[in-house]
Amino acid sequence: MTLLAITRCISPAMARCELTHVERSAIDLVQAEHQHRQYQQALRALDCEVIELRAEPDLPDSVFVEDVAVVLDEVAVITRPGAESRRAESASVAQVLARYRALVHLAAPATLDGGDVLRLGRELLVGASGRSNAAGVAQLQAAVAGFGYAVRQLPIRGWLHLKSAVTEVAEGVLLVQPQWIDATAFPGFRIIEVDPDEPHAANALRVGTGLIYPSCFPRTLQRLQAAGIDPLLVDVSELQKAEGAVTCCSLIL
Ligand code: CIR
Repeated sequence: MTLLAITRCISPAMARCELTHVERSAIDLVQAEHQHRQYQQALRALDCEVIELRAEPDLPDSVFVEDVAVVLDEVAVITRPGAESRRAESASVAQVLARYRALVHLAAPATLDGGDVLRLGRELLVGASGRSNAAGVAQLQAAVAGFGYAVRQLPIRGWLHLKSAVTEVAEGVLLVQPQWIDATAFPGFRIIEVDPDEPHAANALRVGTGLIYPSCFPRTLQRLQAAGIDPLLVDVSELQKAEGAVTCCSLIL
């Protein structure tokens, strides 16, 4: 089955992106655009039809479309991002999603970033990060409970979003950064820990039965390969300067 991947071109204002844990360094826009195109190619290679929204000149972080929606089979929840500078990103993504899903919009005082929401079967795990608050979790819960999803909040320390600390890399297999999240929170899952020398290596994007993974984590890659997982590698070094990685640049339907 062909999947759909919603993406957005990199904003020419990306140099003004939000930064929380990373020191600001010069982003090479030409290189970032090249890497983004390679990322879109990887999505196509994994059988996605790629929708590309036009670049938003005044929204520096708008390439990171993951944060403005939580897309499930039954409904799409349009979030209210934790960073005020990012709130205007939602409208254009909602417009596209409305073609494919019923929409529910989170409202103030809720804040929630899609990067904090990890779906594991019928459970949505939400990182209690600086971006997602209790009202955001409660409104998400109200939006999805009727479809049989349970919502569970998880403490996260050390980095921006839950999915910086844990992602699913194959059915029942989680890639975890144990310094940022407690792996005992996932009973029944097989856990692969990132290599200690690669603290940012836990973010991988599952697309159907495939996996997209940054090319800059060779040691953790070996651990994935030893588990029989063979990801498609992409260079996202310029996006990492904006605290982005691979899940954040698409919404997969
Ligand atoms: C931000 O701080 O919001 C952006 N500079 C990075 C967002 C990355 N999003 C994600 O990993 N889900």
